[in-house]
Amino acid sequence: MQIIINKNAFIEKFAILFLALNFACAQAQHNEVPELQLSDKKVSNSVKNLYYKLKTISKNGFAIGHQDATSYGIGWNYEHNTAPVKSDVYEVCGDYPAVYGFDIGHLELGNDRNLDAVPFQSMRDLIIDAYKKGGIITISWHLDNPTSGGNSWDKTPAVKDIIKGGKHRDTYELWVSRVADFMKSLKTETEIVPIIFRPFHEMNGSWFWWGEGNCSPEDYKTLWIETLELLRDKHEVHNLLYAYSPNKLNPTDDYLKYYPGDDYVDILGIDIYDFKNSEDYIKSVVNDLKIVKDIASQKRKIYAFTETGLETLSTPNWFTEVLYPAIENSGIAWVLFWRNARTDHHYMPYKGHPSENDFKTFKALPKTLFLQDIKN
Ligand code: BMA
Repeated sequence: MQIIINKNAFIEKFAILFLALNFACAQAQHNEVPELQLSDKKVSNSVKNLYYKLKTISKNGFAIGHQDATSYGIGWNYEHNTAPVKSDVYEVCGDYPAVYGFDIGHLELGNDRNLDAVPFQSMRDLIIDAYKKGGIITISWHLDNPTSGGNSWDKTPAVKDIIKGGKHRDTYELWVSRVADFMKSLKTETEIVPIIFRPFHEMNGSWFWWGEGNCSPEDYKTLWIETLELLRDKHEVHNLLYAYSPNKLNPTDDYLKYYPGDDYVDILGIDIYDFKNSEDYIKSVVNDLKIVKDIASQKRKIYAFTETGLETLSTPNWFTEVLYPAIENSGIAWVLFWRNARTDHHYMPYKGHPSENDFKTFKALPKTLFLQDIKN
């Protein structure tokens, strides 16, 4: 009898162990990408949640993003009209974007406003507000040229001067410390806001001082790695996912030419604009997103369409007939449209613009996800 009891107990224990193992395997499968694969092993829980949220989104469609969505639009500016928070996208289609792009260019200088005159204080408020409402935040950095004092488009070689041993290294470390302070200040009452940080973008183009021809790929990679290490290790910034985003690829371009390595990148992206040539644009989008998808799948990383748009939306039905078919089955987590600065420099419709109806139709399509769609 004793033996039978023991045997039953053994079977019971074995069964429990078996179930526990099964459960653990199921969990592991559910959380496909273990947190260990992120470039920062100490990321906040909010970052981990964002990562899983992006994965889920990419399985259901793609989140719609807008640069400076709530900072200003055509005919309004948040600075002069603080409540309620406005957005041209909301005015046109009745919902806010799911992704909010901001740019911290000139933060490095200690200025109060970014290169497009957005005050950093209102940027901080709008980032926190968007996050609390369920939005996703991505930040780019059009920083000045540390060697010449010119802007991002000043091609004076500078990367060599700011990596370790360079003559402007101290200045650069000061600049990164300002970025760190800003990132760490993005907090709600209970948590730190997770940010997708996308520095030194479009490096395969030659228009930025960190771009093709103005620095070597090796120096670019070193700059990326050292910047990440300063933020992560020296300043203990743990609310960032790092996104690598080259510009549209020319036929012989290697997407990974400037890639600093799997340990330093969390999200793969690409920037492609329609320069009033839909055919060429569609070809590039389909081709390049497939390349990004293949590399991302192999590396088990998320990928996104990190910048796009057609300035002034001069092609009729651009959203539904040009863009949507090109990205519908791409698997991207989000697509970010550039800013609505002026009537001659905008990428989203605004109230009264001829593409309003096309955008409403675009919003109703199955894969386009706005704020209400991704909230939970
Ligand atoms: C560019 C333009 C510029 C702007 C910069 C950073 O593409 O929109 O006017 O200063 O982005 O936002």
